[in-house]
Amino acid sequence: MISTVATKPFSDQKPGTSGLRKKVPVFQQENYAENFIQSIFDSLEGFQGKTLVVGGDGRYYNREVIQKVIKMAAANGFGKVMVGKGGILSTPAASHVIRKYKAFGGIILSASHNPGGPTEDFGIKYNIGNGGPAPEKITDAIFARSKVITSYRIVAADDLDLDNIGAFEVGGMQVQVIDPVSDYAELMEELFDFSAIRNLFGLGFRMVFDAMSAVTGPYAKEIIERRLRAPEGTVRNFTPLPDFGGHHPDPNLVHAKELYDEMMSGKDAPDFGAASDGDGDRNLIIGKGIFVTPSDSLAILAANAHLAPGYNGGIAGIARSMPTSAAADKVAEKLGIGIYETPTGWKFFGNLLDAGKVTICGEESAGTGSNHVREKDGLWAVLLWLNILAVRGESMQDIVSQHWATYGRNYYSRHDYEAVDADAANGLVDTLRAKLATLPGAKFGDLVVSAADDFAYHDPIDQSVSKSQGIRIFFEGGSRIVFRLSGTGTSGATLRVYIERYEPDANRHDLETQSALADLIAAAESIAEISSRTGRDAPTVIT
Ligand code: G16
Repeated sequence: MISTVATKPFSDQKPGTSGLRKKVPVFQQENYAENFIQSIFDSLEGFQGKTLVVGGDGRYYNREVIQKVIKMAAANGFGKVMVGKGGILSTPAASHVIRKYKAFGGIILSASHNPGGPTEDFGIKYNIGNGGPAPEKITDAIFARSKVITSYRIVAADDLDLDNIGAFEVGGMQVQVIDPVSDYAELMEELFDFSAIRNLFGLGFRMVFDAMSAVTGPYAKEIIERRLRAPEGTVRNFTPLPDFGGHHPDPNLVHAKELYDEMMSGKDAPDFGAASDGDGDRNLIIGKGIFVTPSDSLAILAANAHLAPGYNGGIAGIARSMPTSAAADKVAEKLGIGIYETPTGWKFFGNLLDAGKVTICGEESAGTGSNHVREKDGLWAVLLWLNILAVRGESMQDIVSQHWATYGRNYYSRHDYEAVDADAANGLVDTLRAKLATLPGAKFGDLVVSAADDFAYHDPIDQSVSKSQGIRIFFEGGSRIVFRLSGTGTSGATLRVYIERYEPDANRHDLETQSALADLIAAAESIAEISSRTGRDAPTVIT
């Protein structure tokens, strides 16, 4: 039986960089999740009788919201829901399932790398039929709808048992509970040379993969240990936990510090270390004695992708988010292919991928992916690295040094000031914006500003324009500082400062990153008055 339940709008359901992310108690308010789910359905057209894919990263409150989505999908007229067993689907696996089964779209429950638990973070996002995050015109429509919604539709039915694979029925709608891993693992076997990687492990190559007690565990166990035959124990923290074991499932140098320390521990360190985040779309790549920044990883993967079977015909183009370093631009230039600079947010790559303009995309925020799905994909990046290592037979250190020698090195770092007062953070950005016109020609130590702007993106495919996507300050000689506020935090505001210097001289490629960027870091402080405005004298996280 379908009920129409009266509700009142919430004013705070504006999707951010990647869907709606809030603390669990916010989502637990009466009708809060239902309002947002109904607002999604009300913003879509033509889904009657079609398939919706549903899954999440297994964090606290995942199962409860999955039951709501299923019952509301039935009441709203979907013909079928496909849901991962246990309510689990990594974000890239969900993208693949949407594409493979030609679903109308999908709802992914995740707050990515943010912590989980009864008082931590939760999130809901909608992905369209190409498997990618909904573009801004849809997220804007969802927000507009959420502000005026007066009722939602739901069927009265028992909760579905999510733990048995098979076909079921809820309120007259079919529900298929699927193995969350198998379709994705098959796709990886098509893209990469599994036998070359198996040989590499057979030669004693040692790898550590930290699944951070998050969703990638079952995928990594199946692919790395079972199909690629890496020794048992290669994949660590592989059981997804609702609170990620109390940690931040964020694969960076702060939250994956144990892995980093092990990789830096000298000659007995493993050859290759990697980690993925809460929902499996981010990656951390570390070689024996060398951390590879996400921006460098994007460039190196793009330069070597042809070594993997899925890309042996070459790549069509590369896209990177604006704050990501220009290392990939050098590769695109050499390959004679297109390079596209988009705002932060994977949704901006969708049009370029669908139009065949680009094959590989990446972001400084530990995301890399390709046209195989429409999300970034942590395990994909790890497997492409393994494929390259297997074919080249060289160490990570050698591969990275040779890359810098060929293309130059883009020293790069991101300084995050997390949970700062939102008014102070907005004031800082507004002040910067107001003084943009006066900055060219200004000197900060030896640095001279050559240009400054507020990045706006003109989508070459659908001609849409996205303004105010980050303040860029360029310096003579090619260095750059970018300031922007994160769109994924759930407490106060997070100021991100992205700092980059290009160094063509191979004799100067071994500097410590923060020292190599010291004058730019000091300039960022003078230009934006970070400490006086935020009350912080140091970043919370440096990556
Ligand atoms: C999301 C988006 C990414 C973005 C990242 C950081 O990733 O999908 O495109 O780069 O957030 O965004 P922000 O700088 O606004 O916090 P994820 O892994 O959190 O879904």
